[in-house]
Amino acid sequence: MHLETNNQLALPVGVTLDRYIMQKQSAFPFATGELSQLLRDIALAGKIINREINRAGLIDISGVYGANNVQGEAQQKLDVIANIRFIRALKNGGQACAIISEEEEDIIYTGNDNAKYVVAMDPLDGSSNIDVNVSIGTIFSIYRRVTPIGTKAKIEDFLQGGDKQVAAGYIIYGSSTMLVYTTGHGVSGFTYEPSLGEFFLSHPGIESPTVGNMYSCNEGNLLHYPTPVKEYVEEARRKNYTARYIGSMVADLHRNMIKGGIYLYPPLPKAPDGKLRMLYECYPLAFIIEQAGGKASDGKRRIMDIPASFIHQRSPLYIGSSSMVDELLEKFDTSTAEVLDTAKDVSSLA
Ligand code: AHM
Ligand code: MG
Repeated sequence: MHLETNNQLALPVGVTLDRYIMQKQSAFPFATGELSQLLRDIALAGKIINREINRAGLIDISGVYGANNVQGEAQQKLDVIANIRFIRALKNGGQACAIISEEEEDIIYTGNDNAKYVVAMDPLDGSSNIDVNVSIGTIFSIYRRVTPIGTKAKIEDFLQGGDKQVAAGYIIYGSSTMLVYTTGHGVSGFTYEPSLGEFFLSHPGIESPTVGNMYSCNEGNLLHYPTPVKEYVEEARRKNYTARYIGSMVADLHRNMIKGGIYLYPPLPKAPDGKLRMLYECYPLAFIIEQAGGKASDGKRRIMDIPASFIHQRSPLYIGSSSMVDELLEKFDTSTAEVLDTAKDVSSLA
């Protein structure tokens, strides 16, 4: 196709992430710009990681690094690299006083004790997909610290609960790289233009369709699912829903946000509390999906309402289009009712 005839290329490239963040900040008269700067630092780290991912096959940096992370899972080299890059960007940026990361056991202090914010992050989620060139993602969640500015951050800065997040987002490294974030006023998505090195607003005001027909879960575990989840999946099959499971939650969620669908990761015998981590996987994605009109639950409680008591806490997660999550929760309600009825029957026999 000739360039002159390609109307797409004639269009203005649009609003950059930096400009968008600046415009949003000026809507808040008392905003100091620190959160805006922090978001820009995260975007910069995302660009650097995007570059590393794109080079991974070329310079043989993919593969297992040899160390295990705090959950005992093999770290991939890119996990380690992403972790280092993010920490460095946040330290240099100066707006975060402390960080927690899926890849590190303890709180990471940035040395910026005068900063207002703490960041919880999964630098590279879906890491088992790195070596096979499948989409992976970064997840982040930002809190305003509750400990006094000028002191060392403490664990309570991170354990405030999902509703206290001031911003959350993800970066998906897919067929294109996108950054999607919320500050509690809807969800905006930006697509990376590698030749210009900029994220451009491509998906303003993302709204997850209320209904969908895609379900994403590891069906290899179906036999071990709790009854309501098993019933839901069996019903989804009967209804001819489409099964789509990438094994990278960011990518599965992103698709569901755009097209409608549900992602399920229930508790399993090998992971009785679920696999996913509350602070840097469940809370931020729950914040985003709710801002997009969807829902996130652990089967009983809204994810954002579940208190966090330690930094690597896990949770079951059911997240996606609101009516699909509601349908699943009905199954949980009915199953609980069945259990209660059985208990009543038993006690009436006593
Ligand atoms: P990770 O943080 O170690 O990458 O684990 C989280 C990932 C999710 O992105 C994905 O949906 C899930 O684990 C896949 O797990 P499984 O292989 O058990 O289906
Ligand atoms: Mg992860």
